Amino acid sequence: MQFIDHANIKVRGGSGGDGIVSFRREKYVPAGGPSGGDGGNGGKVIFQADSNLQTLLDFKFRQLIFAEDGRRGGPNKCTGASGKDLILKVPCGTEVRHSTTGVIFGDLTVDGETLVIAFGGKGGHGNAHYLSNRNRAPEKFTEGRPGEEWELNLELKLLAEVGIIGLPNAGKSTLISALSSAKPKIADYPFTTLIPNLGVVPKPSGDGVVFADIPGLIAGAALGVGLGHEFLRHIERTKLLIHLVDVSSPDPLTDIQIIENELLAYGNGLIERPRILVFSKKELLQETSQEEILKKLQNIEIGDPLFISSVMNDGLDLLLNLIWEKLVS
Ligand SMILES: Nc1nc2c(ncn2[C@@H]2O[C@H](COP(=O)(O)OP(=O)(O)OP(=O)(O)O)[C@@H](O)[C@H]2O)c(=O)[nH]1
Ligand SMILES: [Mg+2]
Repeated sequence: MQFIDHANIKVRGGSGGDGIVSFRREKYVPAGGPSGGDGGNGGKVIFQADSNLQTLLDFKFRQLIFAEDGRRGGPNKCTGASGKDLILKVPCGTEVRHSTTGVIFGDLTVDGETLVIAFGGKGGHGNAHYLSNRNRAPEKFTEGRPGEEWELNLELKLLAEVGIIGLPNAGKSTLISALSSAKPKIADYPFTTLIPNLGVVPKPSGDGVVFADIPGLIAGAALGVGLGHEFLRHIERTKLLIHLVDVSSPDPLTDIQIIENELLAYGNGLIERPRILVFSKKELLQETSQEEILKKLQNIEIGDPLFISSVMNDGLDLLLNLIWEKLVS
């Protein structure tokens, strides 16, 4: 599946059908009255969130989207059929913005939630509408109105409560696969993960909490280096971040700083997001070396770090308990 998390599209409600001019013709009625019916209304364009979808891929190939037009009115005061509404399914977490002003029209987060984005035009009036005492045979009619038209920017921001961030190779995907039933690709080279992975981690209460593992960040990601900071949008909605650092790295402190700098550069409040500093691959390091790292860390304010090993299943329960604690507080 190709993962597409933004798209630019143009939508238009259907045009209203025209009213028509017609006169009743009946046997033995010398001058039948006006009988032109009204046009039908144009269909609406409606977004609907669907939890079965995970990508905006469909909109890459479908950028001009029109709802059905209303039909013309008919004789005998028949109103034309209304255009059908067009329902566009989008993944949960899709934000809909006006392209030019950036105004948010809606944010579809709950499965089944709908947003009417473009109303159809009203149908025109047929001449029957203009019958009056003064004018018994009006020839007037009006045309249907055009539907609303909008250029839109769709942006998918995944709905995860916990985000896992870190340098490439830190062990993010290994961690999400140890905690949930997600099966992301894991390998000992950087940039293994190219699109975010979601995993549902069961809480002691039985509910599931969605975790997101995003591609690795590197220095300058905010400026577009590596895979860029593109994917940070998918942790914008998280309540808590797990900042994972490879404990066997030659310089874990610099590693931490690189990620902190990228969070700051990205903006959108990510730098203020509560986070837990977690050292991965614990079994690769002796305890004395762990203590040394802790000593060096005293100078940076980042809270008490944890040491874990996803491979050895060491420290994961402790980490989860801390996560559940932080999520309620
Ligand atoms: N020894 C040890 N190796 C680990 C542990 N966790 C992950 N690894 C290894 O570290 C390498 C990178 O793991 P990934 O989970 O792919 O790392 P990532 O952070 O998702 O990397 P990117 O997707 O490239 O950003 C793999 O070879 C893993 O087997 C661990 O607890 N102990
Ligand atoms: Mg990965």
